[in-house]
Amino acid sequence: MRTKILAVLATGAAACAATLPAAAINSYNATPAPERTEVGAFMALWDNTDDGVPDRFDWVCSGTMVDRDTYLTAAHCTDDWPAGTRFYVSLEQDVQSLLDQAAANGLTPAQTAAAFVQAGHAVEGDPHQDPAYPGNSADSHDIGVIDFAGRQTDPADVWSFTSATLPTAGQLGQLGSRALDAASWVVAGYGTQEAQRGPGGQTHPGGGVRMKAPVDFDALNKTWVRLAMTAPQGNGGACYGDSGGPNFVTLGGKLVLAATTITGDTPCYATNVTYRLDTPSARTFLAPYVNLP
Ligand SMILES: [Ca+2]
Ligand SMILES: [Ca+2]
Ligand SMILES: [Ca+2]
Repeated sequence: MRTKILAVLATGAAACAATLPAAAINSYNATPAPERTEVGAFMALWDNTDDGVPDRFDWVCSGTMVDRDTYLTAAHCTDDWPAGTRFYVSLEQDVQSLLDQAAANGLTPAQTAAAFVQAGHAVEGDPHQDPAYPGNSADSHDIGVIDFAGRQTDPADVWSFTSATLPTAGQLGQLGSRALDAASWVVAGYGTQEAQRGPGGQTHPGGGVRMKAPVDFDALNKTWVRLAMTAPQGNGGACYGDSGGPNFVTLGGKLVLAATTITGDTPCYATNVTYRLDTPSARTFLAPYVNLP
């Protein structure tokens, strides 16, 4: 099991992104999600070489706007960055093409980040993570936000979107497994495709484009929802870079942001393990940032 952040295999993914058509989520049963305007790419500008000069500006995770100035993601996306890293959200549909254009124009990573902000392709914010992260296997506390409350510009100044609806306290548990299994589920994000075997080993091409795929309810645990992403059953799935992104369930005809993508099987073929948002842990963390239902 590995968390679905992109940085863990950033070099291979970047090399692939230059040569293969961009696509995100897994390749099977997935479709673009331009209508999911509240779902955005988690971007970072960081220094790999400890010389104070940033070496990368890229999308690394996914997340969802839960009000005009708060973007919900995973704690492991905000954790353990080099000193001086800067954090951004982009609600653009195709972030990778914008990055490719900047690279073709010869911009440095820092210039690219500045150009993204200036052109309204990204907004800089402030990361926060649950102080109890990484917790334990029953409750990882793997929840975080990029918040814009202290910034001049927030995403609602730049893009038009309707914030996601969070669940009420204990809502998934009250519904129970039978109702959750009967409901339809969809995962969204900007992550890579499932593993492909090549001469150099496994790669995960694609990513940087907002995509969605159906997933199927498997099990409800204390803080996890386990979702099946098996292709023969018509499911798609999440992979690296989809961490922090939304898993929606349709309840009463309305999309509810039930859980965020955290981890799964290493090649991204079987299971999406997602962090519940109706639990006391998640709600305690989120309460200072967003009015909870
Ligand atoms: Ca550097
Ligand atoms: Ca099922
Ligand atoms: Ca807020």
